[in-house]
Amino acid sequence: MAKTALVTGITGQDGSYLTELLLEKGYTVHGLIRRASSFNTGRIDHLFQDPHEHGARLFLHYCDITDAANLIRLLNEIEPDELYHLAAQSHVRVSFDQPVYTGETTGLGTTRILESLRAVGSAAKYYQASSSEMFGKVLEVPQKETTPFYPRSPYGCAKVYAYWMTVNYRESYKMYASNGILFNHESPRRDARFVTRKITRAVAHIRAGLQDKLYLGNLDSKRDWGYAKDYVEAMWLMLQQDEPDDYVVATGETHSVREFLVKSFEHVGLKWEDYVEFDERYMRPAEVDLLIGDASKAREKLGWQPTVTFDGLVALMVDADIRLLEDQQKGVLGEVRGTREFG
Ligand code: NAP
Ligand code: F7E
Repeated sequence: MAKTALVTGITGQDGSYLTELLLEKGYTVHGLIRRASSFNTGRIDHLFQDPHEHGARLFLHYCDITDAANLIRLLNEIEPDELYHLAAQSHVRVSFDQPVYTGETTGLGTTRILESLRAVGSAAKYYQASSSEMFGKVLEVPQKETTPFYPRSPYGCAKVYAYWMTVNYRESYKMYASNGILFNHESPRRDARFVTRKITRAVAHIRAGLQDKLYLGNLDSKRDWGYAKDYVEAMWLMLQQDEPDDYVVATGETHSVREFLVKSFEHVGLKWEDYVEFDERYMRPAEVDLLIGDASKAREKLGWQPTVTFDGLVALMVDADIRLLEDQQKGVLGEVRGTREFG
């Protein structure tokens, strides 16, 4: 029988790719969205365009993860087979400005969902969006499932709490609850306040003569960057196993922000030094200097592997931003955005 999935954070980068994957696999998908003062479903609007295909199996519900009563009511109504909990205040820099709110959503949001599942007696398999930010000031290189955590931000601390609550509910209540410890993953759908998309979007605008300068913070930090579409497949694979477990998902390569910058500008034949300036505002009170993951367990047990290289990711994102800008200049996007009324 076709399965039903519930996705929190469906309007985000990962939520949109995961929803596409689940719909392609024949799932009925329910997504939680929060009320915003303007449309926030831009990443999933296209899925409603064919109402007889994917659109007929996709349903959206208003629910903030700070609202436990709403969560319990929806779990009773939807009765999901699988629950992918992706909703979070996910920006590390912002978490220093909003540490309490980040704890409420990214940390306690997870407990609210786990406790709601327990309250309704749900047997849904649960996926927790854990993060390489938990490794922070790394105690081992490369980082794997057994590497101790040392978070360096309110976001990292909240994710460590959520990680352990997931393990605790698994052990205490025999719930099927798995942590995906995902390293940075990017795409053309990445919000432009994260460094990769900030760079590729700027490259497209500078190339078109619409922007003079790009202001950035620390260029020396190194990240293990993969492609988001590959990573949502790992999420799904984790919930298809007989037993719940925790998995690192990463490419096994690390590159500095500066390398991402150089490659992005080179891709369109420009020199980054002519455009990039330092801005103190983008520095963090504490930085994560180096992340590089060892995804051997995911490769062996899940049969998962990344398909996009670092160079491929840069090219894919810069090209997509160039196309997006050209479409915006032709006015094409205005017709798509905001066509789906909701509420
Ligand atoms: P994202 O693009 O920032 O999406 C976050 C989602 O959470 C959005 O749908 C957002 O809704 C929703 N959300 C935020 N606060 C909420 C609240 N209070 N109630 C309900 N929904 C709320 O993040 P992402 O990159 O897709 O990442 C997905 C998850 O994986 C997050 O938990 C993130 O922390 C984690 N993660 C990400 C990475 C990465 O590299 N991308 C790596 C490891 C872990 P709006 O659209 O309304 O803002
Ligand atoms: O920063 C440096 C910054 O914000 C990467 C989230 O998805 O991945 C993400 O967190 C690096 C940092 O991502 C700017 O200091 C320089 O060293 O793109 P980011 P992040 O902090 O690694 C993890 C795995 C998550 O779980 C998170 O949810 O880039 N950097 N200049 C800058 N970063 C930003 N945002 N903006 C700059 O101007």
